[in-house]
Amino acid sequence: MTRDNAFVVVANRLPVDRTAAPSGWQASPGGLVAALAPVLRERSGCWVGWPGEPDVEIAPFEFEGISLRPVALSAREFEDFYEGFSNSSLWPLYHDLIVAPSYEAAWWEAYQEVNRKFADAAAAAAAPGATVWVQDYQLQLVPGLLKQARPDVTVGFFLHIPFPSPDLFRQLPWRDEITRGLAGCDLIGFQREEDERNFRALVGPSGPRSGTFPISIDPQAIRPGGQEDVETLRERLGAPETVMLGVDRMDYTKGILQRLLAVECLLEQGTLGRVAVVQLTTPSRERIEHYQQTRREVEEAVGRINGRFGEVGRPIVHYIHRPVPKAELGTYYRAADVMLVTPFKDGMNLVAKEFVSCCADDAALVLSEFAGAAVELDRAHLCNPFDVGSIQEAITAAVGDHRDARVDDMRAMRRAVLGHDVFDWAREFLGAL
Ligand code: GDG
Repeated sequence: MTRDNAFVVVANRLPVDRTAAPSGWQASPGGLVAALAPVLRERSGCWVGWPGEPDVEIAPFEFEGISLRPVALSAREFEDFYEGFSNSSLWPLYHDLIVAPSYEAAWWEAYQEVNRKFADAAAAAAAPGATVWVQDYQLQLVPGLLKQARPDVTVGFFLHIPFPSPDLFRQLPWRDEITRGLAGCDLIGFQREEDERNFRALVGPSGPRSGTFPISIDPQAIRPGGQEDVETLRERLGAPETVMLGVDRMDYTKGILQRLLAVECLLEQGTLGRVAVVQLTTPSRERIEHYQQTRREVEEAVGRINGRFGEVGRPIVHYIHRPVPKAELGTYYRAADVMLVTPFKDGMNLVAKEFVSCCADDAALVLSEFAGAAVELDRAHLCNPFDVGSIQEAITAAVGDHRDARVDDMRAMRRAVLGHDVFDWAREFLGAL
């Protein structure tokens, strides 16, 4: 294999999905791809990742000017590495134990093997002295393995999710191996200063260089819906006084149930007026039991709220459990009066930033203080998602605030988001690297 790439991105997934289209692939939507595609083209780079299908060997190929290098995984590897260690051990641990992590030696074995495959692919692809940028918690051993094989390359790593306090991190049976893996980085980037502090408290001054680089959105990729579409949507919802919106992956970190419980309490008190709640939920990690349970609880609450407070032909909660096309999201964002973003813990939360970039000037954002986005969006109605009363207060304030106050806050937050987009994020990280 030729080593001709001066810049290599390594991520769990390639930025494409299989389709029926003649080329066989379509770009998967996402800010990371948008931000890195120009850099990849300019620096003749390549992207190393899993193509999304188990048990198939796919040769390297070009897609829209970017060279893609698929890493093959068996169904078993995918289960143990991705559903097991990545999403049943690391994900809950790094999100401060919202559910209990499971630690299984077989998953750890698979995590090591798969990280080795990604590191080998990156080592084979990188030109002498290349820059390699490794993404996220699924690949924390890659920097160390890569540095061993290729001391000549510069290795960056960005963690998209929170980094837990050392007290929690020390639970992990393989904590030393993970720390050693990350020690192969020349620079490790975090979403919030708190994440970086947690990491520094763990590794001390001699660990790898680190920095805080809050991720952002590609404003071109998500545009506000047009007036006509917005009006049609509000009509379909029964022309309520207030439209509230939630947009999330179906994940227990996102606090979907808690926001529904807060709405239910307010409906009981009769203080909300005529309200419609739209909850768009993308299916996620559906074979993991905690995710199945989260879905059951959310769906039970939706049914109960509609049963108690809806009318025939006029539910309160309009609930979708399937992906919504990106082009339609801008219409929902634009039509909403109040956006509900209530995660227990979230690295950043791009939905909050997308909403702020698209919404009406007099719309309001209810935002968890535990989302990374709360650092920049501090003029939102901040709430503590562990306290349903706090979510209720934030919703009440968001609905009741004077219009002028809302407009000032929203414009200030929009300036903050548009003034620091995902291109700035990539430039700043790569500049520091
Ligand atoms: C991880 C971290 C961090 C959602 N539903 C649909 C849809 N989406 C899109 C949103 C948004 C993205 O998915 C979700 O991004 P988030 O940032 O909100 O959350 P995670 O998926 O958990 O992402 C997070 C992020 O990485 C980046 O570093 O911010 O903290 O957990 O862009 O618009 N897109 C479409 N249909 C949907 O139904 N097309």
